[in-house]
Amino acid sequence: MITATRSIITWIASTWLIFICFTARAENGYDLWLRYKPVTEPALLTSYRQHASEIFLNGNSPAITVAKEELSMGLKGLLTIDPSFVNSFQKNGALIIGTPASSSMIASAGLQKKLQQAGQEGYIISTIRINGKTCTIIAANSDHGVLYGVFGYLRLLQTRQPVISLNIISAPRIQLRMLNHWDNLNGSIERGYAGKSLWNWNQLPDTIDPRYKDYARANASIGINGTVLTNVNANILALTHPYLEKVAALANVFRPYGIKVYLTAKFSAPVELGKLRTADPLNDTVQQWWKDKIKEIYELVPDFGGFLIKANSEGQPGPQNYGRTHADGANMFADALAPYHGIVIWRAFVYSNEVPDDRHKQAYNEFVPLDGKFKSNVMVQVKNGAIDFQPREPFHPLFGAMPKTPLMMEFQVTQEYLGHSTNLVYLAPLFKECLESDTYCNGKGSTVAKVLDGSIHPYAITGMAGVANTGNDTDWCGHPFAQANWYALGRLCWNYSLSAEQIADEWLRMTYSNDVTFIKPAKKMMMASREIAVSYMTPVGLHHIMGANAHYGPGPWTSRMQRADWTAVYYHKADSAGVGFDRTIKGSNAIGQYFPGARKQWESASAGDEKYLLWFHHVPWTFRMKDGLTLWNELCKKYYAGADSVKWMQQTWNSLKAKVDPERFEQVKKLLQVQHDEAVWWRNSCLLYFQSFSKMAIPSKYEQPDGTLEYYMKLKSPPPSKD
Ligand code: BDP
Repeated sequence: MITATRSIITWIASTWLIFICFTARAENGYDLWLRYKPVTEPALLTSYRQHASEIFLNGNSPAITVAKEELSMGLKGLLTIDPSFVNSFQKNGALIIGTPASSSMIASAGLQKKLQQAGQEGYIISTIRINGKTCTIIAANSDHGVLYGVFGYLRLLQTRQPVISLNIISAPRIQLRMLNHWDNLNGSIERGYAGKSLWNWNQLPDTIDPRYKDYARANASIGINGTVLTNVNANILALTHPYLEKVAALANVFRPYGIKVYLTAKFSAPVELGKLRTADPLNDTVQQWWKDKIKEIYELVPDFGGFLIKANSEGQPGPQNYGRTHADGANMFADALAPYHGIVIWRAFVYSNEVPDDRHKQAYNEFVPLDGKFKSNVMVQVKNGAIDFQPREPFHPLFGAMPKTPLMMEFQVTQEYLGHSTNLVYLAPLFKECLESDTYCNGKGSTVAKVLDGSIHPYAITGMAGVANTGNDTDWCGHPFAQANWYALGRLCWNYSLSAEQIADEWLRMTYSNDVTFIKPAKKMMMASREIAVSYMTPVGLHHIMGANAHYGPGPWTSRMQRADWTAVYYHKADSAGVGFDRTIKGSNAIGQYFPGARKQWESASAGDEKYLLWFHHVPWTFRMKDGLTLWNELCKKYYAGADSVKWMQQTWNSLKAKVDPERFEQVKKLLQVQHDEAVWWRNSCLLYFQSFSKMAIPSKYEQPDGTLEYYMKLKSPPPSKD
């Protein structure tokens, strides 16, 4: 009898186990950092459960409705409880959520001062006593603030923070926190490496992919409040009525999450779409055409954000086609959008092959004279560096140089120049390096971040954007670790003071595990990854030496293209005398566009910051570096160290096998192997190429390249690895 019972129990247990194994969802990355897996630490679980014993959350606005939904989902997952929403709380440990308008308890809790600091979108999370009971308050001034607060609270649980005595005030430092999608209407994505566009234009507006909502959740969880749906190389079709209806359908999904939609506008639309003879921004009929178009948009999307415009850049039409300035062009849109409180984001990414000046200088030269000429609802969006999203660039000299024009940051989250979706490169260190750079525009301490948030020049609007790395791949970003870059962008838009390390820590905990023996090494790998990529791609200030067109792999030999400023030789200027772009006063004097304090760090080749040596100087191959090596030997050292460090990343990852789910472990493992092959490809190609000028040997202590330069010049992908 006992044996029979035992075998029945064994049978039930094993069937149950099989059931669990089959029903447990494979870790495919879809859930991003919103995984809400059960808390397994007993003491924390008890405490979390106690502190969420009842939930008091009034209201039924769209934002509150999704906040409730998220909270339920989060608590069900994390605490394995069915959260109890109540109308009046009874128990110790209640969660009281809302605004002073929606909750009299919040209104009378003496939180005015803190709420003032939280502003329109921020939130507070505070432990207080009400009616003799300990409660956690999540309060905000707006329903969207409440939603952000809910995500903030869930993050505390996801990252295993204590919740017994909270006193958090969190307010965004930047008003417009945006993603720019370079998505085409045919589903392709310019510089996208994670599948097709998320927007299924063919099926919209009738079919609403559930993924749109998950996209909105992910963005709201990190504070993103704007999304530009279309490519900066714009298609006029997007402005036609059927497409605007599709845009409206997306806007309806995003609205509860506090996300406004924006579109790109092609400057020539009045001609191409409106059949006018001109698109001259000073022409009355053209102005009226845009006013009518904008009216049509607002009828469909009442909270439409505005336009992002690439004009007179890389062949795109613009006001200069009609002898007008960028300000004339931007102001035309600004006037038409103003009645609806829409804004124009005008890109400063302009350079022309016909202008016989260093590309580095051109945006500054064009835009600085226009400072003060833009209408108040225009922002000028500036890439982090003056060339183009390179693995390392000095900050753009426009930051700090336009006191009367709100400048918006444009980072690139998609890894156009950083190994697409095969390289693990955590970008928060790159973003932070730029944000913390000192422009000296108003004396020491005038960082790029302070320019952006309007604390140096009183900008009426502030903004930061990232070119998205999302696509319809199941895991959204192509590489499991690329999700961290989307996450980091949002977190830094919200609070640029967070450290790259803090963000990595949060992301790893939420995306993988709270096991510190996993987090520590994984974080170390993430933190080192950007510098490692710089070392095997573009060390010591080299830049723009990637393969032509696709911008994948090495291509320092690229010399014949449609435009000289798209080649690699334009930038590295290698010859028998040395290498590097002389941007000092003896050369192009791009350095002269920086304020003296900033300039100082780069002015001297021998005393300056070596990270930018070849960005600003052309120096001999025998130039002495601070570590005593010749420049040539330093390049060898960096390229070899870069490639070797990818090996170290592989070892680190392999050591974490037992701590990661098998799906994502294998995927990252394979990708790291590809990354290593690519790093060796970069190293050998670049060193063999530069050696053809330096005529110096690669020190014998290094494993020598296994092919000739000619062999490497023909490759389109990394040669198969030997190990
Ligand atoms: C470059 C990209 C190109 C973009 C352009 C831009 O290679 O595809 O259209 O920037 O930002 O980085 O407009």
